Amino acid sequence: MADPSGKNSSGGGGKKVRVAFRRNRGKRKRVTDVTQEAKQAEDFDVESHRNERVVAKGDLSRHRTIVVGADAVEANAGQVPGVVIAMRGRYAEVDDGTRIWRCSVRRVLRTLRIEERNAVTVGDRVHFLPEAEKEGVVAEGVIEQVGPRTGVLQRRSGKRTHTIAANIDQAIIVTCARAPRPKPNLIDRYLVAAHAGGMTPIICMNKIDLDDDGHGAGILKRYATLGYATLTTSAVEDGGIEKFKDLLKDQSSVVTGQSGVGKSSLLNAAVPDLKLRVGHVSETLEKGRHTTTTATLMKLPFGGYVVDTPGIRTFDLSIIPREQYEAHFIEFAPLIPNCKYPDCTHSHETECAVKQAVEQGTVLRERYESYRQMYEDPGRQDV
Ligand SMILES: Nc1nc2c(ncn2[C@@H]2O[C@H](COP(=O)(O)OP(=O)(O)OP(=O)(O)O)[C@@H](O)[C@H]2O)c(=O)[nH]1
Ligand SMILES: [Mg+2]
Ligand SMILES: [Zn+2]
Repeated sequence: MADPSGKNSSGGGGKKVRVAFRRNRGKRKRVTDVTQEAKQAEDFDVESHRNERVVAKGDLSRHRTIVVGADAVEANAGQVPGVVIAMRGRYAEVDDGTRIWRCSVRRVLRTLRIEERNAVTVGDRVHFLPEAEKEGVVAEGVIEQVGPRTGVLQRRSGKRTHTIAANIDQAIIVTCARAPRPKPNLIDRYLVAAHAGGMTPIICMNKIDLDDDGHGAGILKRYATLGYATLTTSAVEDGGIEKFKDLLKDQSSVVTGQSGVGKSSLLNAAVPDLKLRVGHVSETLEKGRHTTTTATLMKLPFGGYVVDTPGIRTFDLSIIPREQYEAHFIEFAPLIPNCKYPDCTHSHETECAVKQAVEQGTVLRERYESYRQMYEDPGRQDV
């Protein structure tokens, strides 16, 4: 049987490959020139964005063996392949292409992924064994195997890792101009999580129709200047929806961000047939009410998949070693080799190239403060 973790399996025609993992520390280089990226980002088109993705770290050095290929999981007799589209309590909803099956997860898989909140998650490719109908048995199938994962959105939840979605190409980080006000610290946390999870981040400023003072546009510009793909949208006034659709097309995406920013509204604007439930925002409290309660994977009529997620107020990064955060701040990365101490944390040290850049105004102080905040307190609740 294939190893469900996918690390050592050779079953099912999956190919064993050596893949390069980025080193935590060391010499770093940028993929492209910052100013060139900034120009592209301000007026980015989807094609060039896909060809030239922003990479957080340059050096590739560590290796480990994983299994690639859609059929890396060996299908044993009677097992049916499918994709997990939602988790409902202990059960996974699995789409086999013809219908949705409510499946439980074989205990051995739960034991293997004991450090995870759930052994399987939305986006996982699985093989399940249909169960004969029995009185008192709720599950229609039992998940026997889970395929290897690519891009993941993960955070800490209690003592465990919460994998919100797996096998995702890009994270669309949605924020909005007003109600609720954008929180750049939270955007920075999402960015670190996206880079660490192997996804391409895209930052979307929604409710641009409410941006009368330009505050939202100003924050978005910071990120465009750094080289990130950005876009402005209005789900209620049909602004930027075509571009949003172009971004989603043929990709697997997760839409993430605070509650009430309009994630589900944007998806409804892009695909009216989805008919996702959207909430009300109390203007006075400027807080969303967690209208979406479960992450759900949906197939897009124009190609690709998207996962809508419940809003999260905080993003606990403490599953990522904090020495790695610096590498996910893309404007710090090229400076780090110039810090005097190889293990510089860019806080109390002298002759720190990052701090010097902040003083000179070439690194934004807000971004530096954000880095310091997450380094000091990765699990901070009130970001
Ligand atoms: N003015 C304006 N309101 C919007 C826009 N997009 C969404 N809204 C409103 O914002 C509120 C929240 O939208 P949702 O789509 O439920 O937000 P969400 O991000 O999915 O929230 P959760 O599911 O709780 O995480 C709703 O009342 C929407 O009508 C927009 O572009 N402009
Ligand atoms: Mg929602
Ligand atoms: Zn330094």
